[in-house]
Amino acid sequence: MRNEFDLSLYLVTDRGLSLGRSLKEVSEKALKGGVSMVQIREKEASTREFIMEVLDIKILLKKYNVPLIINDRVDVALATDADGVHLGQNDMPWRMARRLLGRDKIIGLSVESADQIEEANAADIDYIGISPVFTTPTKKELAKGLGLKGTAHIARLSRHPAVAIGGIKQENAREVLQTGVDGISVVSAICSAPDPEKASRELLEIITTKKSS
Ligand code: TZP
Ligand code: MG
Repeated sequence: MRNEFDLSLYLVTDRGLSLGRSLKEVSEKALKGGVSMVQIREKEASTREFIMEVLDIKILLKKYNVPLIINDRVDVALATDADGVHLGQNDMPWRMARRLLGRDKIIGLSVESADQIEEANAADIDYIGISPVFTTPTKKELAKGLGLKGTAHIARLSRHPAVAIGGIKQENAREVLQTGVDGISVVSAICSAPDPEKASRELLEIITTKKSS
């Protein structure tokens, strides 16, 4: 059985943006605040460091029954028996990742423009990440933001559940959710918050209010 997952409030970690706190500390606070999914994204760490960190956080996520997703590194996901991977357009092709990971793991794929949706729809993946909604200093190499209209367009065309990422904060979460995505994904709104638990709770509150309206 493929893992169940809930894209509602999806935390992507960033050590450099965590105000000197450990990923574990930030993740634990975010879990208390209600995040439904966590992706570990490491661009600087050594493979050994990355794996050790994942194993440490894995125990925590198990306790909260929240899926653990690894950014980009299929080898790290396999080594740690994580719940899945998130792939960018320049990462390992999804087909190879599926072959290596098997049917039971979650695979997410970033979609950065409407012309990538056809391929994503044909792919054996579990969700797409619409990226970036807004231009964000967190990931500088990205193209200009898709905006709310561009996000809604891709969400409408997608046959997979979709999570939106890029520049999402408490102030704009509501309008992003109105684009029809299944959830929002954030880095700095939680990692750089003085109180990550409170920030997560505030975002979750916006999501639950939207769902019941
Ligand atoms: N992928 C697309 S935008 C982004 C990633 C990892 C960074 C989002 O960061 P923030 O701080 O939530 O804008
Ligand atoms: Mg990537």
